[in-house]
Amino acid sequence: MPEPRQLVLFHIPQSRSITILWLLEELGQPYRIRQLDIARNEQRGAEYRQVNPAGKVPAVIDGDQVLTERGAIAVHLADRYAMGRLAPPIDDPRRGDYLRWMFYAIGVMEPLLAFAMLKIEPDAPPGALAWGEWETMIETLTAAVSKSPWLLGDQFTAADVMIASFLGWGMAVEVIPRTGPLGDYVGRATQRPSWKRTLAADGKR
Ligand SMILES: N[C@@H](CCC(=O)N[C@@H](CS)C(=O)NCC(=O)O)C(=O)O
Repeated sequence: MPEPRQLVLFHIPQSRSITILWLLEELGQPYRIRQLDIARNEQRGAEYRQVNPAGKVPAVIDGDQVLTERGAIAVHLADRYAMGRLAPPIDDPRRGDYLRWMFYAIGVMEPLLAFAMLKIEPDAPPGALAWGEWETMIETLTAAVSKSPWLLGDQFTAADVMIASFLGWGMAVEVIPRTGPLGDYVGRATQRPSWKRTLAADGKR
């Protein structure tokens, strides 16, 4: 019998890799955590850089494949292990929206949230910045979560894991208020049993 594929998450507790930890909990697939010690800068060491030369978590080993970058990891895991459940199939008309939100988190929310958290205002005209303006992001997300429980309607998908965890990060660092449609949406997402399991697994060796 062929060996089952091994899923390993390289993780630092209370870091950006929690998004992928949450997705793994939604998948319901067995996985192992390889926790890196940020106090010893293990993520920057030669051994881990063979997995991710960027020296950043998360990284995922899925059998003989090595995946880095949250967007890529999330698309891969949802397609491989939860197609039709956490990812709309390739021909599904919702697929475009799904991919849009997966990459909106990375391409728009990540830089805007980081700048807001660090209180940095890039000295550049708004049109020169790929992620656009903060107010536009908030309006876009508020509209997206106001019309249905989840981004794609009644079905919770990996795009909700991405967007809700990025919003949750913004709320934790107090740059996004916990009130209104965004707060309600994050509240709904974090009511899921998978989120409770994620918090329990975060930090476990
Ligand atoms: N582009 C990466 C960035 C991930 C990232 O920022 N990881 C942080 C976790 S908070 C990290 O590993 N920081 C440790 C370091 O840079 O030394 C992704 O989206 O997966």
